[in-house]
Formats: sequence, structure tokens, C-alpha cells
Amino acid sequence: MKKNIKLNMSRRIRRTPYTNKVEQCGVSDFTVVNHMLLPKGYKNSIEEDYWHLRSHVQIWDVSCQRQVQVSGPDAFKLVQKITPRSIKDMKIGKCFYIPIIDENAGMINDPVLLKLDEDMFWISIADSDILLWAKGIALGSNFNVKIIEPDVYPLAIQGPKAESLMTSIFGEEIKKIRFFNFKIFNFLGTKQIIARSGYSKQDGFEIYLKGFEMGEKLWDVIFNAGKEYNISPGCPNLIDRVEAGLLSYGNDFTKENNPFECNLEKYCNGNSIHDFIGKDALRKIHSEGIKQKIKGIIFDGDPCKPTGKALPVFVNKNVKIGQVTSGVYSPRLKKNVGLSMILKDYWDEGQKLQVETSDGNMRNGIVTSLPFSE
Ligand code: THG
Repeated sequence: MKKNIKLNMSRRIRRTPYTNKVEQCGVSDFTVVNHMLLPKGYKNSIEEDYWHLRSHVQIWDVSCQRQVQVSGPDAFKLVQKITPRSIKDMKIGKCFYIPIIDENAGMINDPVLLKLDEDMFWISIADSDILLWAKGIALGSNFNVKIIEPDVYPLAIQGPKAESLMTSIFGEEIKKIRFFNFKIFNFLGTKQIIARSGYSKQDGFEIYLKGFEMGEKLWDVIFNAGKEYNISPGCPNLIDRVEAGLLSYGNDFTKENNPFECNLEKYCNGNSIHDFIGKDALRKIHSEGIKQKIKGIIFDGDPCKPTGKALPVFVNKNVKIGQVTSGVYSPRLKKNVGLSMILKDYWDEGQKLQVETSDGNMRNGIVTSLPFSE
């Protein structure tokens, strides 16, 4: 791998309301998600960040979790049409993790859905252009809806001290927000949505800041109040994410995969009376059974460095049975851990295998369940 190759910045790669602050905090790398910057690291190693995240509190610029706002008389109909998860009983103030699939039951996103009102939803997307998909479906189905990307920029506050920090700013009401629910809070005279959620295994909140121009104020208020709680700038942590078995669209699965392969069957109500795109395909896959599935893998050897490439997985050193799509050394489990799509004949727990790491070595490993044990 060549070193120090830079990504050329341009206006297509959108900055966030927090990017100036993130730069002042000494960000070292960015990636791009939904055409927007996502910080990938600061001064500390990913291991140091991992231990800090598990002990204290971090502030993450996750503005790239763009919202697709669907409103109007047919908002419910449209949202229900694009996901196999029934939203019939979804209450205002709830968040639902939903698969979005195409006509072949291929995964095209795995967002968090928020119900703001009976006729208003936010789809908080992973890395694919759901705004266009939703607009196309609305046009094709003649739905009476308005679909926009609102002026909203999520900021995540994650870690065991997140609740104390957030309470010190927004008051005791924060403690009443249950996991995957949200409430509305006042911030400098504006109304803001705060959910108990986030892309980590630790407790935490996501502030869906409305109003780009308020970004730096919000960052400063949290950062200053956070000093008492040993706050640090951070970002979704690969070690924590892999241990938690949280999937990353485009990395661990794509539209070539169906929700069952991604362990998302609990979010599919295939037998529900509701109609959705991909229902026939999904039923067919369900009756025929799947051929592969995302499993955990634990493997030996030196700490595995995160690379942009998938690592092939073999049995008997020559039969390929899958590939590790997110792999990293867990300093807590003292083993390399990974997420890997594995063929059916080999996906049982305890299956012995070999992982070929980027140094060309074959490391011994086994299949495990997800999430990785405590
Ligand atoms: N928060 C918000 N939007 C997001 C993400 C987020 N959009 C992109 C991406 N992350 C979507 N992917 C996920 C994956 C997992 C979870 C959330 C978003 C998650 N899952 C829990 C779990 O699997 O344990 C709980 C799911 C549930 O119980 O419903 O948190 O992080 N706003």
C-alpha cells in the first residue's frame, strides 16, 4: 500500500456544521458517507479510543447519517412500502431499525426510522442514496408526499458518562428517554430532537441538530460541559462496532445480500399483511433457505491492522468459504475478531478455518456467534 495519498476535497464532499471544530480538535482522517465527511480518527490510536469510549464519553460528528424526510398524507404508505418491517404499531417518538430492500430483496440500506408525527418520518440513512429511491417510488405510485433532505445534522454523544453529561445540559428529562426513543428538548430557544441511540455498544444519545448555523454552538456547549466527564472527540469505533456485531452497509453487506443473510430476520415481517417492495422475492428466499450468513470470526496471530480490503477465509487452506469484511484486533478479548459472510456448510459455531491476512499469512480461527461475548 502506498502511503500519504490524499483524498482531494471539493464541494461535492460536503462539510458538516461541526467540521471546523473537528479540525480544531486535530482530526487525522476522514471518510466519505452520503457525500459528506465522517471523521475516522484523531490523535489517539483506535485502541486508545476504544478504551476511552468504554470508560468516559465522546462527541462524534455523524452528520453523514443524513435524514430523508417523508411528509404528507401518504407518508406512512410510502415508508411502509420500502421496508419489510411492519410500522403499523410504531408510535410517535419511536426509532425503528429497518431494512430497506429492492425488488429482488437485496439490501439497499439499513437506516434508523424516526416517527415524528402521524404524517412525518425521518429515515436516518446508511451509505446509499435513499432520497432518490424514495422519490422514484413516490412518483411511480402517485403518492401524495413531500420528500426532502432537511437541514439536520446528527451529533452523537456516546459512552457510559453520556447520560450524566447530557443531563447536566438538558436536564433530568434526558434520563427518561428509553433506548430507541426520542424526546424534544430546548436548546438556545430552538426545539431539538434527542434520541437514545448510536452506532456503538455503549450507552449514548444522538442529537438531530436542526439548523446548520447552530452547529458550533452546540459543539462548544457539549465540549465545555464535557470536560468534567473527560470528554474526547471521537468517531464510530471499529473495535467496538465489530464486537457489537453492528453492520456497516457497503462494507459487510450490499444489495447482493438479502436481510436474512445479514441476520436481520427479526426486522422482517414477511407474513404481515402489509405489502412492500421485494415481498415475493423475500418469501421465496425464506422458503428456499439462504446459502450464506454473516457470522463472527475469531482468529490468531499478530494484531490485525484494519485494511480497506476483505480478507479471504478458507477451510483446509484452499476451499474459500467467505471473507472477513470488518476485521480488527480486540485488546479486551486479546484476539483478532471479524465479521464475515460464511457459506452454509461452514457457518456452525466452532467451525475451524483460516484467514489470509494482508501480510499473506494464514491465521487459524473459528466461527462464533454475534455479538462477541463479554
Ligand atoms: N444512528 C442513526 N442513523 C444511522 C446509524 C446510527 N444511520 C446509518 C447507520 N447507523 C445505520 N445502521 C445501524 C445499525 C445498527 C443500529 C443502528 C443503525 C443499532 N442496532 C441495535 C442493535 O443491533 O443492537 C438495536 C436495534 C434495535 O433494537 O432496533 O443501534 O447509528 N441515527
